[in-house]
Amino acid sequence: IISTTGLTWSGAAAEVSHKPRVPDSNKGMFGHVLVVGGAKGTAGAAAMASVSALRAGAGLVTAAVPESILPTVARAALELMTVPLVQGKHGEIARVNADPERLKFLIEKITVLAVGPGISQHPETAEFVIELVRQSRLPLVLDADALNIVSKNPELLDGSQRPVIITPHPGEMARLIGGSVKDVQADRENTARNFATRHQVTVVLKGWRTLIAHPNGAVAVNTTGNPGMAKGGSGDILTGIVAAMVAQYARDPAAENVAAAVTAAVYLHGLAADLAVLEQDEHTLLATDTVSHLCNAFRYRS
Ligand code: NPW
Ligand code: AMP
Ligand code: MG
Repeated sequence: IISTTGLTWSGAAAEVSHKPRVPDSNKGMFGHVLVVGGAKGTAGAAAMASVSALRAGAGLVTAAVPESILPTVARAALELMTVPLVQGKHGEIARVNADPERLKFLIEKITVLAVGPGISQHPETAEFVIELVRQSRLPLVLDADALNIVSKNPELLDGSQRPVIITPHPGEMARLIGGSVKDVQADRENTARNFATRHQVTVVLKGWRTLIAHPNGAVAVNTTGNPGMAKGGSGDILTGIVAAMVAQYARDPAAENVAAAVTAAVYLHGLAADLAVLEQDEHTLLATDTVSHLCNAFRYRS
């Protein structure tokens, strides 16, 4: 599998991660990521996505989560800002959050939206996500349950004049194409490419040797990462890193900027895990250990 974008993985990462910030940098230059995530029982997914967006360099990160889990999410990092969302009976994000005034307040001053980690598949939440996607024009990272919502409403992806990056694992990809995990894994390259070109989105098909399929049909295979990452939380962390890289390096959303930001994010996530596993072990590695090693991944020169 070859990259026809002209980007190599380490090249894309080097281009963005080794570039020093200008001395008079301010946080406004590095974007404001809004993570919409969480439900009762999955506060961790929203927290991990948010903290990794901070660690990956976003200027500001706000987590919008159901009100009952907000204290837990806020405790994950003092640097995080939070917005409480009205929740339904089961601790899920309620439909009412999509009221025009609330939605306007939620997304004003945001650079990139990251939607999905731990949000559940509750129908009320699905209605909220559908409105959020329809009413916003911001670059969008969709993961986890947001992808399950897209599977049932595929038209959501079409015709949006902004970068859309989806980060399915094979189970989520199978739901997106209405097939089985076996179908996806039998031809990962074409599965990812066909979806990317058809819907004009960037597909990050996760797993051993994660693929990135670009809207122009180019596909690249990542060489970092290890089986220690096959543990809850890894994908939630990738979502935060992708959103932060897009917020910093694709402010001009030209296709090549989006490609470089996403490529670097996937590469650095796997590299951080490869460095973390040297201190841990494939059994004991936690997804959050990867976040602790992101600094070494950013500094790494191949
Ligand atoms: P199988 O079993 O092989 O048929 P789901 P989830 C498949 C949140 N989390 N290769 C596999 O299918 C997430 O953000 C919260 C092959 C597997 O059983 C989501 O919102 C956490 N198959 C929500 O939970 C930490 C693969 O997909 C199925 C595959 C549900 O997310 C955990 C599972 O997929 C979690 O991140 C592969 N490489 N990878 C927290 N601390 O708050 C996956 N599959 O049913 O979409 O469930 O991914 O656990
Ligand atoms: P998720 O299933 O959403 O938590 O995402 C899992 C994350 O861990 C993705 O970034 C995968 O690429 C990564 N991952 C899972 N298993 C492996 C593996 N065997 N080798 C490399 N990366 C993996
Ligand atoms: Mg996941």
